[in-house]
Amino acid sequence: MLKTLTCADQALDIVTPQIMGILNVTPDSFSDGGKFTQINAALFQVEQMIIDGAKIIDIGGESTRPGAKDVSEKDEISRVIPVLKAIKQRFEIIVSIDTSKAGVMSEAIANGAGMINDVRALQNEGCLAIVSQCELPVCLMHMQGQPRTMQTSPQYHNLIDDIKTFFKQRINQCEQIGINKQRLILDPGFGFGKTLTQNYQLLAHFADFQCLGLPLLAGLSRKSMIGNLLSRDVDQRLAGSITTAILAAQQGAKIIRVHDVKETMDALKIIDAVAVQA
Ligand code: 7PJ
Repeated sequence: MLKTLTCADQALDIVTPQIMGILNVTPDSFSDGGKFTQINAALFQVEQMIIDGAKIIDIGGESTRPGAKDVSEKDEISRVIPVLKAIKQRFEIIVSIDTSKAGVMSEAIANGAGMINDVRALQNEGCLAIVSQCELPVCLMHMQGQPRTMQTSPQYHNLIDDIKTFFKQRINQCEQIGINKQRLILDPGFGFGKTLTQNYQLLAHFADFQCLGLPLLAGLSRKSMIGNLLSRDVDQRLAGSITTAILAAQQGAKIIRVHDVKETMDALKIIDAVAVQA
């Protein structure tokens, strides 16, 4: 199994699980006047996540929450790229771009991104081609349907097998266009076209995806599968989020995508201290 990912100018050690800190660049953040203040707020949050132990900062300019509206490529670029540039100017950190648009990927690659994170697994027009022209690691996530409607009535023949089949097809597509398998990261996509039961089934069987031989990423932080099970609003999901992060890490997740970096890091350190004694 791969021990390091080469993320542009930086190496990411994936022998033990690493934390990807989420930086949301919200829709109205960059409307002219507020630009400077908003970038500073983002930088402040990034600095704290780095201090707390994040090894990757994931920037997203498109909301993929259930029911979210589409964002144009132009708008997404103007939200995400100034923040990426500002982060790369000030910090030595791997920046991942959470996008499904070829134009955003291309701008991000040109401006120092260290990883591409695509919830649509490079299925949108032009994405495979853009990624084949760089050397960055790419996270391929599984989603059934599209964000606007994906939670309506997700259906699987066999949840785990169907997702594995999807991954195999996407890996093949990538390899055919010249994207080396060694660059790929897989994520079963918690909350993306899965019922509450299916999301817990996925977490119970997360380790099954290890058979594909690629690093796994898990994104569970503050998601509805936690809120709906516990009847907790989004700001009350910390304990649930840490528990799911631990369960994913113990089943081989190498990258854990979270909002609460400090608290998740504490949990991972405890797991690691136990693991070295086992
Ligand atoms: C995920 C993501 C995830 C990956 C989002 C949210 C929704 N990328 N982007 N995996 N989720 N790879 O954070 O609630 O689970 S946006």
